[in-house]
Amino acid sequence: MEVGVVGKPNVGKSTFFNALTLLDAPMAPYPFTTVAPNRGVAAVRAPCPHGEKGVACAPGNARCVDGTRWVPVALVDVPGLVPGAHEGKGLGHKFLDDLRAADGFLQIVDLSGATDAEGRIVPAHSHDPADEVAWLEEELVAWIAEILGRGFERDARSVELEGRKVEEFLAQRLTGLSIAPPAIAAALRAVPIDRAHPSHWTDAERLAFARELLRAAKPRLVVGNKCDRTTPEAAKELAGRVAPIPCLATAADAELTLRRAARAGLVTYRPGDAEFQIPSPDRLSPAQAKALDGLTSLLRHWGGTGVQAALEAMVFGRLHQIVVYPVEDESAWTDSRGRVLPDALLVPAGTPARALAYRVHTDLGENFVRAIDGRSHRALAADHPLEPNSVVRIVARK
Ligand SMILES: Nc1nc2c(ncn2[C@@H]2O[C@H](COP(=O)(O)OP(=O)(O)OP(=O)(O)O)[C@@H](O)[C@H]2O)c(=O)[nH]1
Ligand SMILES: [Mg+2]
Repeated sequence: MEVGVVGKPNVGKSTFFNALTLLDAPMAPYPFTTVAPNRGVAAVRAPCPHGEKGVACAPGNARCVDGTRWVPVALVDVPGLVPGAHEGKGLGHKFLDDLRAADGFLQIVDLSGATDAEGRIVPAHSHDPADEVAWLEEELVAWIAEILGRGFERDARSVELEGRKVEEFLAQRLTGLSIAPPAIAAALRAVPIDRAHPSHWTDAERLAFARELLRAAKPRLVVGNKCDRTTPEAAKELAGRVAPIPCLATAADAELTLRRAARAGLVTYRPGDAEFQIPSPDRLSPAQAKALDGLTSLLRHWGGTGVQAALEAMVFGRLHQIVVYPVEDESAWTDSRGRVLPDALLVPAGTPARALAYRVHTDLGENFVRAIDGRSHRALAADHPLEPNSVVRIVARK
């Protein structure tokens, strides 16, 4: 699973990305600072079940801090997109193609309204961030329609001649975009279109279908960044204007400062919290002390920087992921080497037990016999949908 960080230039995408990954992607107050995608690993929080057992866990992939697991999520930050990107404007095509594998998009906008559509600095509040939400959607739709449309008529005719199903034909064309069959089926249901004769589809029909595909396959969340330069009322107003797409306010710059200060031991800060502590104030320079003072009031005013919350709203709220813990011993919750709860995995809500087995190892999936719930010790059939926070043993034929 991968989350894409998208939006027009100079809104703070790379700052947001750096805050979540603690990487060092270049950031600067002008457009097109990013010219190639940055990829990294962020993390979302989940309560660790180790407390229920009264033993410490031994995390392999997702560290545990004070009973909270930090479960990895891939993040990609791409160059800024401008209107006309699907025709190659700005860094258009390249940017879009780097997003093929993304399962959802966090669209960063400038909540302070101080950058125009190309990301140039303009007076604060002179640009409406709802505009870029509207045109970005058009760019994404046009991009999907373009991929869908390459050689469409010719291929559609052969599908009709061979009597193949339209779903299959579309799935094949869309594999590179990581769009799954259920989303294709949902988009087909949403547009009145001649399923039996895809070769008759007009450009407008393909565009309408691409729009529904975007809606069904690539959930979006609007992130009103630079909230430190505006008011909660502005955030509320934007949320009203971009609905039904959810919208959250963030201060990516503040989050990055806090995470870096925490790494350097200057503050005690847990991402997502609305406060932080300064263990040794005498270690701070006057400038650092002043900057941290400003952050205290920002966090109080906004209830946190919103950055961790935005990622989690995407992963849990929009992409409907849950965290599950595969183990080899359903009583001790250990793997073969005796490590307690070694792995925490993100899977889509409703994932059947056998799909988890495949996720752990193809052999486990192929030789699946049953799963065993680590709490109730009941056997779970292959199609049993896993609950959030499940601890599960997979039993497979040797
Ligand atoms: N005030 C304020 N400025 C921010 C915030 N986040 C980022 N910035 C500033 O916005 C400017 C642009 O940040 P970048 O992260 O480079 O933006 P970008 O969207 O990646 O830009 P491109 O790569 O050019 O598309 C930098 O000067 C950042 O310091 C924020 O929360 N508040
Ligand atoms: Mg950037």
